Amino acid sequence: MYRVYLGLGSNIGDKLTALQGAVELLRQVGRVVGISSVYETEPVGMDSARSFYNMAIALETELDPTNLMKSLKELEGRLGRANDTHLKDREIDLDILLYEGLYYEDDELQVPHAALGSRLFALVPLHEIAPVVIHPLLGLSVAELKKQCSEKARVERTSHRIS
Ligand code: PH2
Ligand code: MG
Ligand code: MG
Repeated sequence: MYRVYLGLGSNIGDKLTALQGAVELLRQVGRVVGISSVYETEPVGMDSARSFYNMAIALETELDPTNLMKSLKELEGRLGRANDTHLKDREIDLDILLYEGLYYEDDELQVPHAALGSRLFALVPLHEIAPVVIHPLLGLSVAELKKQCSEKARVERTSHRIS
């Protein structure tokens, strides 16, 4: 059994409904054991004026990184993601941020997420549910990564709750 941390994001359509739908479908992939607040965040590295809702969840699953990624792509499709293009507006984006204690890399997938340390929109929600979890390559906790992060785009906690 693995404990995995996922980053969820949406910046078009009914963003909150997309996040809630994602969490419901993820319950079929594993046991959801942690859910962060929903944050409104400024787009980073993409040319868009549409703010995101971002959040993080902790999931216990038997799936290895490759098979979990396959499931996440399938769920993105079921949740109405129209394109799979990196850095374009999207109805839903489900990313593997971290597998506790595990490093994995192939041509298509890297775990922990390659950009985790430079994205406050991922680190702030992750910090809420996993401050002391260690990045297995960098040897730093999520709290330390967040403190060191030099990317400072706006990340604001909302009062929305996903269950
Ligand atoms: N995802 C990206 C690129 N930029 N910016 C924010 N604020 N939130 C995201 O989820 C996001 C992004 C690539 O997946
Ligand atoms: Mg992403
Ligand atoms: Mg993605």
